[in-house]
Amino acid sequence: MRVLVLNGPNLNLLGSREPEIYGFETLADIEAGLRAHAADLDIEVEFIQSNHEGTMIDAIQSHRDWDGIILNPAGYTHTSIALADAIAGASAPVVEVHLSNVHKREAFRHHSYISPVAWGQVIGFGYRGYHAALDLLHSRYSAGGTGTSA
Ligand code: CA2
Repeated sequence: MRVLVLNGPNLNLLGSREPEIYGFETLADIEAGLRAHAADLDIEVEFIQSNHEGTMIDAIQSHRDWDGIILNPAGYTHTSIALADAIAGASAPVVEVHLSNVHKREAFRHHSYISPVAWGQVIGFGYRGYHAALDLLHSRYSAGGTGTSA
């Protein structure tokens, strides 16, 4: 089983500011924890972080037939039709992850262009959301590639 973990703009700065919103973990900390979890489940993981929409679209396209994508689109969540189109063209189930509970925050963070094309969302549980997403993709894969919804 192969899973891409794709993080969007500014998430390379995690741990440096606003820990009350995003937690104290750096992206490298999150990656290390998730790699250990993935190894336990015998999952191959690849991590990509980009501050560029086109690079993220290229990453989704080149992993479109993988067994899952864990995606934190960061600010592009609320703006990017192009990212949503790339996901719609992928067979990989996408779990949209947000560290913070976007629904408790500014109104502009309440809408996601990604959620209609994602398999599901994990929102507001900090770095643990990535682990939950990995478990959910693993269950889906073990069940033969289907989840509770299409
Ligand atoms: O809660 C999340 O995971 C978000 O995707 C994070 C995005 C935000 O635009 C979304 O609405 C929700 C922002 C990521 C920026 O992260 C930083 C962390 C530390 C310092 C600077 C930026």
